[in-house]
Amino acid sequence: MSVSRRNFLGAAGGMTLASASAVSGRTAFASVPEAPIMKSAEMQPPLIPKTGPDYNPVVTLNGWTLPWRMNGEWKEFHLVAEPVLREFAPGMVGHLWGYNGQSPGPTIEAVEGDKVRLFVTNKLPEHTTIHWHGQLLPCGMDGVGGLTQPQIPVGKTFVYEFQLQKSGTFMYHPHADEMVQMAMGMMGFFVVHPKDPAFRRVDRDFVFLMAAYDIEPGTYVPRVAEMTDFNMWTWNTRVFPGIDHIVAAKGDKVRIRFGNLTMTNHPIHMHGYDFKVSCTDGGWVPEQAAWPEVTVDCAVGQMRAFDFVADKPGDWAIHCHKSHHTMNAMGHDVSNFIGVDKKKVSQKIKRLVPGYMPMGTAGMADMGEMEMPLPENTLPMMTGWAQFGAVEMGGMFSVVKVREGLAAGDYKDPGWYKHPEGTVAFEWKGEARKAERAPQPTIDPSTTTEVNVVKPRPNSKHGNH
Ligand SMILES: [Cu+2]
Repeated sequence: MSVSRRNFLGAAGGMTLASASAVSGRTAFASVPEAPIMKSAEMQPPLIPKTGPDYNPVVTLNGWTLPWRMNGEWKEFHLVAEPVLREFAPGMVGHLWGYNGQSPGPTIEAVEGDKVRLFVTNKLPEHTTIHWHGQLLPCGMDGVGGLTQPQIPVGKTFVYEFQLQKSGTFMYHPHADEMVQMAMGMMGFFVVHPKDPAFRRVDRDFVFLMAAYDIEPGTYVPRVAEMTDFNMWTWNTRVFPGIDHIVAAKGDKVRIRFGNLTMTNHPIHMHGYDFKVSCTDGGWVPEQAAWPEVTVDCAVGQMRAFDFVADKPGDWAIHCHKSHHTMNAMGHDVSNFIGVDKKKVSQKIKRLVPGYMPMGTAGMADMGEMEMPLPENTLPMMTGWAQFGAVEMGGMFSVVKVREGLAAGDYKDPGWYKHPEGTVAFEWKGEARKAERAPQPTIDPSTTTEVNVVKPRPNSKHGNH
């Protein structure tokens, strides 16, 4: 695992945690564990436990799991809240806030019954806290600034201690200046594995958090005073084609878990399979109570995990079903010019907006392939290529790649699916059938409606929900 070690212990040099003793006498005189840092947005190999009950570790798309240390009967983790640089996809980085070098922060994995001690160091320019979403814990460990604890001041380290009451799917995020801190990328996954290694066990277990940002084309820092008008729809702060593929061997039991920390819901749709929701942030769904789905909606502040047996090889799309969430920035302010003579309109607009490019009169598909000039640090609205051409997607889109004969624990991209002969949609080369068609609208240039073009007022963006 390519985790570079932050020289934190060196800097702290045998420091005793006087401030922590105010939270819990048990940690007085204990040293602070290392806070590993991750510089890469590449998916890191799962962290296989060396002690304690056996479990199948999760894989965090474009992410990693936080290493821990045992201290007596306590499992100790160290999160550092800090400004980070996160690549959304090759060609675009965001100046965000996160934990231990990345946004989202590292995934925390532990086992039902574990006593966990989580050190949180605040290297942000303002105070923060961490709330452990979904965990059953003493009220004073719940991380709501002002309500259950004092805020963690800039430069200070706080300690959270609790015993994990149940296995399941959880997350962590600040409960301090929330609108700003979450809009800046502060969040992480928290998986608690069952004590019984056989309970609801799967062969591959993938996790991601949904986060939305408003990063104007040509800029690097999200606008945070924002309630609805986000333009980057991400899984683990990545957009297609930058999101890792979900790779499974034929026959594997697969689980995909996600949580929603955006300000709107996301209907997550997977092709090629039906599946059942096995777990929410409230706990496991009894097997007899689950019904089949192909799309599962994940509301704001919810988490869902679904399971399926990967018995059908292929490259299967998985994406949010809100179509503007599978687009990157600039997708939202495009007008519909289907069936309109755009030449005249374009000329008018270009006088006001140099370099303006309207959506095509036949649709928008040409924008997937188009090499259009973009501001710096800006991704095309839709992009990405596969074996048959441009995929015309962005945002919340990835591919579930099911292949025969992959070794257990092999998450490498196996390339594009080799379709068996005669199983791909094909062009009809025979005689065209002459049938009566519905009356077709035609564009007569002499009667095209004149469109009035006015300069927009500053900041008069229309919402995109
Ligand atoms: Cu969505």
